[in-house]
Amino acid sequence: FLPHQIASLEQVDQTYIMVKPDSVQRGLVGEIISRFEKKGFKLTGLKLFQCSKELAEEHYKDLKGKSFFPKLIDYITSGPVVCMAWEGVGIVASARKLIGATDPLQAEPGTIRGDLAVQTGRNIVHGSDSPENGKREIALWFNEAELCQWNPAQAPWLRE
Ligand code: IDP
Ligand code: MG
Repeated sequence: FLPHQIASLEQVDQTYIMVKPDSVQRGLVGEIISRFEKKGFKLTGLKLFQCSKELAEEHYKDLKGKSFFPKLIDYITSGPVVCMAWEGVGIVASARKLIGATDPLQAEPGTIRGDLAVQTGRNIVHGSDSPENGKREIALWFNEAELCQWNPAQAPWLRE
């Protein structure tokens, strides 16, 4: 085996990352994209998008019974979001660590929420919580034609 062939045998997962409307309004889009880009993950889909109430409700369907659900849907549909599909080995758990705890006051410094947000209801970014949900959410927010399969030139410098 050549080193790049060994790496290719590892499980590559996908995660759906979304810059929420508050971070678009606050001018944090570049900052948030940059955290994932600098880490070394591969971007496979990216768009600015105004989502419908129906799509927001489908995305957050597991939270339907919660008291904050109506406010959550208002928040997510209050302005454009930036939808992103990212790919990498171990990406789902790693992206959740980069994002930090749901409550930004509990999120560690160095994380996106820990550095840039103060309240759960304005916690600026979404990340899928499992590889299954990563696939589900990417399929929900993107058409097949909006996703790019490509080989970043830096790949051999990121993984041996
Ligand atoms: P996560 O985004 O860290 O995965 P979840 O528990 O999946 O957190 O909740 C989804 C989103 O719902 C949160 O990111 C936040 O925007 C919102 N949310 C969760 N809990 C509360 C709450 O107690 N009050 C207001 N909004 C909440
Ligand atoms: Mg969640």
